[in-house]
Amino acid sequence: MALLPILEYPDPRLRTKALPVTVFDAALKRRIDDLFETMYAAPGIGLAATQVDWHQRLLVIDVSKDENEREVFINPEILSREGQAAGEEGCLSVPGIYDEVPRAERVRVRFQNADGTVQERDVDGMLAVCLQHEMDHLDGKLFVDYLSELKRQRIRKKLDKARRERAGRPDAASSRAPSL
Ligand code: GNR
Ligand code: NI
Repeated sequence: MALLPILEYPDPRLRTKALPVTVFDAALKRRIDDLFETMYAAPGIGLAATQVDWHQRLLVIDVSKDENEREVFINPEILSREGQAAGEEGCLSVPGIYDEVPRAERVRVRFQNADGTVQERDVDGMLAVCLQHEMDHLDGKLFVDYLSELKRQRIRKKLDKARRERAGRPDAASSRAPSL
């Protein structure tokens, strides 16, 4: 298993439109395990392959309290939407930022599982919100795209500042006495 680096806004690779998964083999199952490991470590309740610079239509979700309800959606398509649910969303690719996004309350989704079997499910609640958020990633869309340009500008500045501070304040490993 491997922990994968998560791309951060405004990285242009987050705008890539992912291609359908066509091969359902052991390598795919290993990638799914890596996505779960990366998501749990973050920690997050969902992760799209796009976020780890893998541009295939695959996402993982676990909205349970005990991290024991793994959900894998491959080549997902929303067949129908019902109701409205606007809740605060966050994103591992936009760290520390939370805002309201309009979503459908319930969706019917057709997808493939890790073996390639086609399934259909009705989902609601947090699972439905998270699924819509992750499916946006596969099309290169981020939750900040639903906000105003002014808010996005503020978010870019805040993330830039956070990154500069991280770079200017080295961690213990990189500030150790040089060996010369
Ligand atoms: O961990 C996450 N939490 C979350 C909360 C509200 C709505 C969506 C999400 S998904 C997010 C992880 C993530 O960035 N997935 O792409
Ligand atoms: Ni996200």
